[in-house]
Amino acid sequence: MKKTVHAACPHDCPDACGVLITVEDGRATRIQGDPAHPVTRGFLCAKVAKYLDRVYSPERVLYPMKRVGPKGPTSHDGTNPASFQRISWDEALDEITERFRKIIVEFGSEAILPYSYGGTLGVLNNASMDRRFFHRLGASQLERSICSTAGDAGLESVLGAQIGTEPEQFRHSRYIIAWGANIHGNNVHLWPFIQEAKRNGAKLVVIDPYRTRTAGCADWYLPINPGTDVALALGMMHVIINENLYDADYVARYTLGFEQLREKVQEYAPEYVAHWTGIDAADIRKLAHQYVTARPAAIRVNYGLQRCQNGGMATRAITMLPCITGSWKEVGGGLQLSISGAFGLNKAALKKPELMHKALGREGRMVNMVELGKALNTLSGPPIKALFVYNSNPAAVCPNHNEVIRGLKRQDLFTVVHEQFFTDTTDYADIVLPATTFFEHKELQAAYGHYYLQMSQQAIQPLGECRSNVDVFRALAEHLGFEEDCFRESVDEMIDTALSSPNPWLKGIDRERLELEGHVRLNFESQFSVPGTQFSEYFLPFAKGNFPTRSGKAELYSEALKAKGLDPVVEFTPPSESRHSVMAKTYPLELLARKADNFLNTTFSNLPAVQNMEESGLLEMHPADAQVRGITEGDSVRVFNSRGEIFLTARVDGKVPRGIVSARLHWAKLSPGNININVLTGEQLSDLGNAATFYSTLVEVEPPVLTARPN
Ligand SMILES: Nc1nc2c(c(=O)[nH]1)N[C@H]1C(S)=C(S)[C@@H](COP(=O)(O)OP(=O)(O)OC[C@H]3O[C@@H](n4cnc5c(=O)[nH]c(N)nc54)[C@H](O)[C@@H]3O)O[C@H]1N2
Ligand SMILES: Nc1nc2c(c(=O)[nH]1)N[C@H]1C(S)=C(S)[C@@H](COP(=O)(O)OP(=O)(O)OC[C@H]3O[C@@H](n4cnc5c(=O)[nH]c(N)nc54)[C@H](O)[C@@H]3O)O[C@H]1N2
Ligand code: SF4
Ligand SMILES: [Mo]
Repeated sequence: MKKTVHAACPHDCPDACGVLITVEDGRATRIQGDPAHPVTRGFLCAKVAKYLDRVYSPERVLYPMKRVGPKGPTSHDGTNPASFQRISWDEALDEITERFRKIIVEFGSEAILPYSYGGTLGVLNNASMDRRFFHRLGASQLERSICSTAGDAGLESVLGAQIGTEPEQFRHSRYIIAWGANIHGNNVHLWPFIQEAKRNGAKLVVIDPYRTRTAGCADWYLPINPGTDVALALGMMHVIINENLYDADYVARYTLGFEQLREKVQEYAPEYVAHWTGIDAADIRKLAHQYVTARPAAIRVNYGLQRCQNGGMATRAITMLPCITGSWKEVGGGLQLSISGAFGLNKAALKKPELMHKALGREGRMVNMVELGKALNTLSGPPIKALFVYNSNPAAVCPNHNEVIRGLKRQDLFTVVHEQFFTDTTDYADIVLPATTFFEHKELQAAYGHYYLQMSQQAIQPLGECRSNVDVFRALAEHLGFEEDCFRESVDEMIDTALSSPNPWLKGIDRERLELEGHVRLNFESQFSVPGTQFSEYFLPFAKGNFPTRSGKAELYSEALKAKGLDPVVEFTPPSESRHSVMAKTYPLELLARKADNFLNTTFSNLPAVQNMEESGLLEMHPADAQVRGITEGDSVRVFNSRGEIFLTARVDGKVPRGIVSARLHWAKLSPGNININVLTGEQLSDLGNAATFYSTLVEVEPPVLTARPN
């Protein structure tokens, strides 16, 4: 009995690959990229290529568990049986509902906080039954801002939506800027299109403080000081506008506020910008000239640069570039950040926020997920008495790790974690529930890096007693006696609900078609492509304006920003933790608390096959910074600031410029002291979108003679 099942990778990655799973006698035996998917093109990233190891790992959580030992890390290998005892699903659901009922009576329903993020981006298992459940319960709401909300707000402030250049068009670009975008590591399916463009003579420019593999492949690599991209984009626009290199016709027809922008850029002469960015004035001019003349020019801006305190304004400023050069008119032009806004699924019907009004008579309290430490320790209003974690590993991914752990250790906090593995967060759970992987449930999959909707079929039966997120919250609703019909919807009914949307680009796409075809391109109307040409298949959302903003134009001037007390055009404010700030006197080094190229945030970091590809526990330094501190390659160094300290192994490898150090994210319990790089990152929020600012962090580093490393 052998079959091949079409699925879609649901991990938090722009590529959302089409996947083919071979199943023999009920067991998955092979995984491969779908050769028919126009962006996946038959290959998977190295980590998901090893997915059978993950699905069938002996360290999977397979049964509901109840805590019997003290809270805290007990094991470095991902298994944690000593602290837990197996229980039945009924016992687990009874315990959870009983504790929730008591908490609601004593503290009110907002004392319960859901905590979820990107474990799966599957449409249903990311946000549907869970939201219905917590809305109906009247729980606190979670502001999901740990990743992208600064950039999304910046992008939307100009364009009105998260839409942009599709990956397939990059093959026609003549000039590509990878701006804060680690393409080889985080978005590898864009790379073949860039290679194709390069073979046709395109130039690749990389703007990144860290010399990534992508930077190593660039025709021109521009290391930039972290948190200064706003200034660079304004400097480029200074040149483009003052030298009349902009597209006057496009600007006049389709943009709003150009004269205010012209005025604003006068403050940002290349010489001034050079001081902040560390990029020569001559290079800033050259970049601006090349960007307008080597056409079509596409910008792949990714989320890296918006993890700075001014990340919203940075994304806003960069997004203005194709709007003033008219590059949106050209196949292979424009810009891509997230393009998820085109899917327009019926999310309101999936999440049912009206249930919250029914429960509370108002909106539930909002808690920012970046501030989990604060929320658990010092929140005013009803205290958080129960935390329900799914799709996330906050004990590793949250900033200000020490404060998060202090909160998670609270004896009076009832914590439920629905997980596939015994992560850093399950170490603090009272109840652990076993979660299916995407092999084990059916899903609808959208994307944030291409325009194909996919059906992800269930390939195998759930392992052990694993349940999907949808099934868990359906069961909890039933246990609490929630009577609304929406809690009884089946997976297929919910997929139909998601697709029942007025979005014209979903026309003709239904469940049956997705089941038959696996992936379906969004149905863009011909007015957006270039009919009758070789490019007729492409989507040019803004070739003729059509910006879904209030004004219908690209907003270089924004009344909405003005109403928030922000600069309505755009403004550069250096981050409060950067080389120019007061704090730099004590902590002079800018830390890039980066992602690992071979893990996905902390997912995969416990799998031996993937660990072999990634060296963990390193602090990358510039030789000059190492030398003045008496540090040499391989030393165990203490990296610290006012929030915490961590011991890492110095790697003096030229990947970072002087003044910057870099380290990577993984499970905390894989390191001595059970900590990771987030002991050093802070809870301060970005300028737009209330987002995390992982890349605006100052630290100091001490050589080994001054300190002893703990065991
Ligand atoms: N292999 C792998 N793939 C992933 C992930 C992963 O962890 N591993 N994570 C997934 C997730 S959740 C996301 S959000 C995406 C994110 O993918 P990206 O948006 O590519 O995000 P980052 O890796 O955070 O940052 C990209 C680059 O920005 C650089 N950078 C940092 N600060 C600045 C700055 O101030 N200016 C500029 N110009 N560049 C800066 C970093 O050095 C980094 O090389 O990737 C997804 N894909
Ligand atoms: N220092 C530093 N910190 C960062 C970042 C950084 O670059 N540097 N990146 C930030 C970013 S961009 C992001 S997006 C966040 C990511 O934060 P998270 O979304 O919390 O990321 P992961 O560490 O991948 O944890 C996801 C967990 O969900 C589980 N999971 C997977 N599928 C399912 C499922 O179907 N059901 C359930 N119940 N669980 C499932 C996985 O096993 C995994 O443990 O981290 C942020 N933290
Ligand atoms: S993590 Fe990204 S690149 Fe890897 S298989 Fe999934 S979608 Fe594709
Ligand atoms: Mo992210």
